[in-house]
Amino acid sequence: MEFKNSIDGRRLEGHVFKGIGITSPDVCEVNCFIEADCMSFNVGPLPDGEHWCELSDSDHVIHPEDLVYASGMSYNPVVNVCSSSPCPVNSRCQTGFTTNGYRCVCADGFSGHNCSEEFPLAQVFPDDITAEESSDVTITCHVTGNPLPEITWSKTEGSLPASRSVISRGNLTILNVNTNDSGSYVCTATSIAGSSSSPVQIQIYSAFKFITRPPSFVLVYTGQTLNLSCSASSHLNTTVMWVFNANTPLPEGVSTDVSNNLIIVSANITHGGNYTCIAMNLLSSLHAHVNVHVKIPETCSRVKTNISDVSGDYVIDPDDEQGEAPFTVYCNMNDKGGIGVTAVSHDSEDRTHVIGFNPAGSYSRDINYIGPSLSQIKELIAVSLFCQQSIKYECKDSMFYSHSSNTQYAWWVSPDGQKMTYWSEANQGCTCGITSSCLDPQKLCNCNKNDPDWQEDSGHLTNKTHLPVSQLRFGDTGDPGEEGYHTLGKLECYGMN
Ligand SMILES: [Ca+2]
Ligand SMILES: [Ca+2]
Ligand SMILES: [Ca+2]
Repeated sequence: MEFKNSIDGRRLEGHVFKGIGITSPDVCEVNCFIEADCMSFNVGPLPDGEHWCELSDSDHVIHPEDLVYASGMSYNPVVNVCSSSPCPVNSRCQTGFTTNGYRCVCADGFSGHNCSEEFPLAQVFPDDITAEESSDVTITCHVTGNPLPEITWSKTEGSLPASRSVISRGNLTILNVNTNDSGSYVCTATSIAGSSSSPVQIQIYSAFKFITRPPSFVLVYTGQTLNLSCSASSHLNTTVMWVFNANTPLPEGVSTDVSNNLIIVSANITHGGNYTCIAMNLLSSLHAHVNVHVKIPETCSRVKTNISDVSGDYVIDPDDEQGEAPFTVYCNMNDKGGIGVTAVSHDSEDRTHVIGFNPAGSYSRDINYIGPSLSQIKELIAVSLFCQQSIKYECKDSMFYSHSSNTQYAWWVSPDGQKMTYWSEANQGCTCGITSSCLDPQKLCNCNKNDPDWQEDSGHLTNKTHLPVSQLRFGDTGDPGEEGYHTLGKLECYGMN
């Protein structure tokens, strides 16, 4: 460092960065020499014989206007090599130092001979990643610096999954992640100017999947209770909800419980449709669709197995949604071993007196079934495994058939109008004829003995193609002492084809 000649009676003001008391004026020059930024100094006496030394970081060449008169002071500029701006833009010039008489101090973040080297900076985005197993995760690393830094990736603990890691233009992609890929990853930017890194936390959660889910199709009968469960596994908070036909809220009578089960209590036709269980967590959602088909039970046997074991009136629809309309019948849940018997009543179940009709079939009684139409009854018979109707005729000198005159006095009529002349489940004759226990061994029915005492024939008609009985016909009750009583039971069907 060289000093120009001092200028007495002057002072450079406005650029003093340090002031010190000194014993001798020469010491100020030493202080300026020590301070890297010192470009000039002012020195002058203090009243006590000491001297005051002011160091400035500029000089009168740069700021001539700041050189002012100051009695007793002297101004001492350094030979200012920096005034010719020998340093690069990104730097500050300091006089002294080196054989050139100046040095360049690069601005923060820059380095190199020309201060053109920029310190590398790495910044990952985002710096906290949450993903689900089996997905692909990409982390972006932004870097700056001159020359452009090279980017490397590493894992803080363990190593990158080599076969599943792809690094492209500095971005790291990990394919098909699993929970072992969780951890801290570091992006490092390196150049001749240095290196810096930026960490990122990756948390991989196990795949979001249903633990329980409803089947895609459920058949439920009216009056039945349905409970469909739906739950999903996740380490994250999971929300489960149900929607009906893509809408919420759920129809009346349908609800969910605390365990997210969908509950339909006493299903009715309006509850039928598409339900969707939606499970959601922070990362994704799952959908499970179930078509709930609500159906009216075909028979009382169906009611018994699926809905209720309490006897009473129920609506049934033997041929399902098609064909005949549903109808109400009485279900007997105790008869026939509790199989669920569909009973169809009619207007002729009472014991009915027959008297005064002598010619064959001259007594005629139409059977009118209560509730269902004949077509509906036929559908019931078609889907039932068994159907029967009990029939009894109490006779006093009143025959079904006269062997002597070859006359059929009594019969019943099938739905298609056929004349039926049997009174047993064997499709022929009477029950006593089947068991060989008739009063007259030569005859197949007790009544055919034409006995003046009261006798009877009874049995169950079971041939489904002949049921239900549509008409009763009797005769031989016109002569003195001749009469009879008929009793016809309900049509009863049970079991399912
Ligand atoms: Ca129907
Ligand atoms: Ca008779
Ligand atoms: Ca007679």
